[in-house]
Amino acid sequence: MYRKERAMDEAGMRTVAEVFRDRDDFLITSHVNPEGDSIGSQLAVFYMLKKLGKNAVMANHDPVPDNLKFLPGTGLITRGLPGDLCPGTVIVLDCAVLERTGKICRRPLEGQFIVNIDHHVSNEFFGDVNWVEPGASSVGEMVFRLAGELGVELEKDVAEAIYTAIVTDTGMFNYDNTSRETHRVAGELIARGVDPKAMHGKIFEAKSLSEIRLLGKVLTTLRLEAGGALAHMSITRQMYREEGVDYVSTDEFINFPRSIKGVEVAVFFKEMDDTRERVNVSFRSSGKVDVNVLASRFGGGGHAQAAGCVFNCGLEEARARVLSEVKRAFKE
Ligand SMILES: [Mn+2]
Repeated sequence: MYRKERAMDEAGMRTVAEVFRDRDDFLITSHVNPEGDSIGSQLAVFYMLKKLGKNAVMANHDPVPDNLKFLPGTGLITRGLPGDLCPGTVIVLDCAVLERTGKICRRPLEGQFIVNIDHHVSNEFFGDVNWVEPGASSVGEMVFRLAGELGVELEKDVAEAIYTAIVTDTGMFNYDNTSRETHRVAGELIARGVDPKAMHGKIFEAKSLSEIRLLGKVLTTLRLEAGGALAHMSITRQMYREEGVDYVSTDEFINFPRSIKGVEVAVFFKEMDDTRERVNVSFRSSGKVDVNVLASRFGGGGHAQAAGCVFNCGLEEARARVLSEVKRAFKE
């Protein structure tokens, strides 16, 4: 029995290719707290537009994480919009809703043309052009095909950017979004010079001592509920202060509660270092509970097995609201 091929939106891809050919000035952006898929696909799209002879700039709300700075071109990504810039076309990558870009697209300029390229099932089709493939492992996997459509040859540097996007969004080819197409694209990237072992070292084995110590603190908060089907843990501002760090990536922390035998839903609460109270919540599911539905009840979204939302309240309140909703979902 063959596993079903994943659905692709070839018409959406061709429309995006037309926009790339027809227009001249582009801004490429992605979501707040960028990670491998957002940065990797941003670099790849930038590279393609440059090859087509276009003007393009890259800007995000938050800085490039330290572990991705080895990717060539990340130095060109600005934090916030560069001054007086007003490109006619904005390419938004890996964002289910426009607000995910933070202040970059808080107020889209009059007449600005928005190209929405994404793989979240909760995508709201906010663009003038929308290319959305919920079956894709990553936006990186999608833009690899776009390069083919545009006839742009990918050199090793950009192949590494796309590989980074895929390997991070699939949890090293472990998640349910990993398809035959994902591995086909990864194979094509290896053919272009990508060294998987070297990439793994740079992306996943370049942690700081504070990051590991922070993980230790977070794991002491890990609790099991609902007969062992629900695991949750939290990070507080106090923990960051104790380690003397402003920001380190905690994206992988949720893999620990997720990996406990019997856990159906894992939840990670992150108290954000803001002046006002804000809590970021990440959900992971083993498949029985759709966490995209859960997160959307709190104004968030994502994928069926990985989603998130934000609360503008204290940690205790956010935890109480989320945990009761998860327990209710178990009963449904
Ligand atoms: Mn993604």
